[in-house]
Parts: sequence; C-alpha cells; structure tokens
Amino acid sequence: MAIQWFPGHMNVTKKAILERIKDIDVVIELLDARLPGSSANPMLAEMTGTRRKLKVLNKQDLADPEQTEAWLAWYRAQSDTGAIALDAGDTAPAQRLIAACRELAPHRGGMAKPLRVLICGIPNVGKSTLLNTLVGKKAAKTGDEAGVTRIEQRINLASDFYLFDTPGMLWPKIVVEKSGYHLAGSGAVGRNAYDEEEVALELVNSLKGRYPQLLAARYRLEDVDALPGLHDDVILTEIGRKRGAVMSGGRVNMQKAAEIIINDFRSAILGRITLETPAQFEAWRAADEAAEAERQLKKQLKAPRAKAPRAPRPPRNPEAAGQ
Ligand SMILES: Nc1nc2c(ncn2[C@@H]2O[C@H](COP(=O)(O)OP(=O)(O)OP(=O)(O)O)[C@@H](O)[C@H]2O)c(=O)[nH]1
Ligand SMILES: [Mg+2]
Repeated sequence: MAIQWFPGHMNVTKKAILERIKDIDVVIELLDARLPGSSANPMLAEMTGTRRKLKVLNKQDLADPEQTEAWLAWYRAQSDTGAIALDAGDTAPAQRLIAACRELAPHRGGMAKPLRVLICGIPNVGKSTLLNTLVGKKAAKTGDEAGVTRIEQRINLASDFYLFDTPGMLWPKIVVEKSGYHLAGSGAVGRNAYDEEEVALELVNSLKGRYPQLLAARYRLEDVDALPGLHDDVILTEIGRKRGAVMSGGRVNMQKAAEIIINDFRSAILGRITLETPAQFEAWRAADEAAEAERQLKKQLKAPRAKAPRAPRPPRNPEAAGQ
C-alpha cells in the first residue's frame, strides 16, 4: 500500500512557509543524499516560485559517492538551481554554503538589507543540524526522528544574515510509490504511518540489484550473483535467519528481520548506499504520472454525465392544436 503522511502540523508549516516566503531571498532545500529524487518536495517547488534556490544533498557521508556526483550533475542541469553535497555536521562545507547564499543574492547585505535564508526539507533530513553548524552552537533542537522541529525559528547568523529553520514537511499525495518506501526507509515518515515489513521488502528490492555485495557481506549470504534474481521475501527471510530472528518452531520473525535491515540501512552499517539513480527516478515518475492521469480519466468517464439542458419547448401551434 502506498505510504502517505501529511499530519496537521505539516499543513500549518505549509501555511507558515507561504507567509514567510514573501520576505525570503534564498531557499535552501535539504535533500537526503541517499534518496535525492524522492526527498525533493514537489509542493515546495510550487510554493517557492521564482526564489533563488540551493539544493543541498545532505548526509553525503551515508551515501554512495559516485551516485552523489551523478545527482549533483542532474540537479545542476536544471534551470536556476545550484546543488552541493555535504554532511550537516561538518563546519567547512557549511561555511561554503554561506558564501553560496551570498553569491545567489548579491543585491542583499548590510543592516538595511539583510540576507534572509529559509531552510526547508523533509522531516529528519538534518535541517536543524545544519543550522547549528552554520551558527556554531546548538541553537535549534535536533534528534533522530521525524518531527523534532515544530515551529519556525529565526537565527541571526550575522547582523545582515538571517536563517529560518522550518519543521520537516512532506506533501499530501506521494504519487511515486517507490518514493514513499524510500522516505520511510530513511526515517522521514512517522513510525505509525508505515508497515516495517513492507518497507524492508522494498529496501531489499532496491538494494539487491545494485549493492548485492554489501547485502552478502553484512548478512553472510552465500551466492552474491544469485541475489538480484531472488524474490525480496526470500532474501529478507534469509537475513532474518542469519541474524537469529527466529521464533520457536524455526520460523523467521519477519518483523524483526525488517527492523534489522531498516536500522542497518539508516546507520550505514550496510555501507554507503544511494537507493535511486536519476534515470530510475525519472522512469518511476513518468510511469506513476501516466498511471495517475489514467486514473483521473477513468474517474471522469465514470462520473455521471451532467444532464443536457432541455431544449426549449416549441411554441404551441394553435392551429395544429385545433384552437
Ligand atoms: N550521518 C549524518 N547524520 C546527520 C546529518 N545531518 C543530520 N544528521 C542526523 O539526522 C538526525 C536528524 O537531524 P535534525 O537536524 O534534527 O533533522 P531535521 O531536518 O531538523 O528534522 P525535523 O525537525 O524532524 O524535521 C539527527 O540524528 C542528526 O544527527 C549528516 O549529514 N550525516
Ligand atoms: Mg528540525
């Protein structure tokens, strides 16, 4: 089942961002470098309009470096979009971000015209961590779960440079189904909005083709070459068995197996992984958009037709009526 998570506080965030955006010079959208396509909020693209934008692929320390390069090139090829990759806890790259913002809005600066930067992104992607690194102290609360920041917060980086931290926001309908699973796998979705086993199976599905060696090494799976051809549930069952997630009677506890692989992915114990390539993401998006268009068309065809207006009655012919 597709994953959707848009609780009330995100709607409040959406309204707050819409209100704030009028006075913003640069919007930093933090993406998760392990899922750079799925973590970009399509609603944000509409909301921010023509504002200067910087895409930041965060958590690059957990992602596959080769794929990070591919994604940076993909984003940089889009109009009016800068893109950089970083690790939100690292001071030097964060400082480069400040320079990049100043470059994007050279007309702003000085007390009378401070540079105003909004940091947006999905839940748990590292917005508050980045803000803390930029200001050099713990100004915003952070935590390894979705929804730590609940209200917008303004931090003065310098007398002419303001930063706004915002609560994490997803979007009301995640059309690309695979994106929902990747978002949940990364920790961007509230715990009660998804089924761990489903998410783990999709993780296995995304990993077995491109990172079979990492799966084999971590879980001591024997035949690496056979992995891409195996069913996801066969692999997850084997992972559970190898990690001792076995119930009385010898059956594998699939819930436990799911938790193991999700945690191993999140903490990068499995290795540095990027779940999607630009080409894959574009293909999913195209397929799901086509499916959505077909659904809408079917809905329209099913809807009862509006009654055609009645033709006006012809005037009575008094002669024909024999009057
Ligand atoms: N490995 C790694 N962990 C990071 C990075 N940036 C943030 N984190 C961790 O990710 C978790 C979430 O960070 P936050 O800064 O609270 O995320 P947020 O985007 O503000 O989250 P919400 O306020 O819930 O929307 C924390 O455990 C951080 O330590 C990074 O670049 N690399
Ligand atoms: Mg936060």
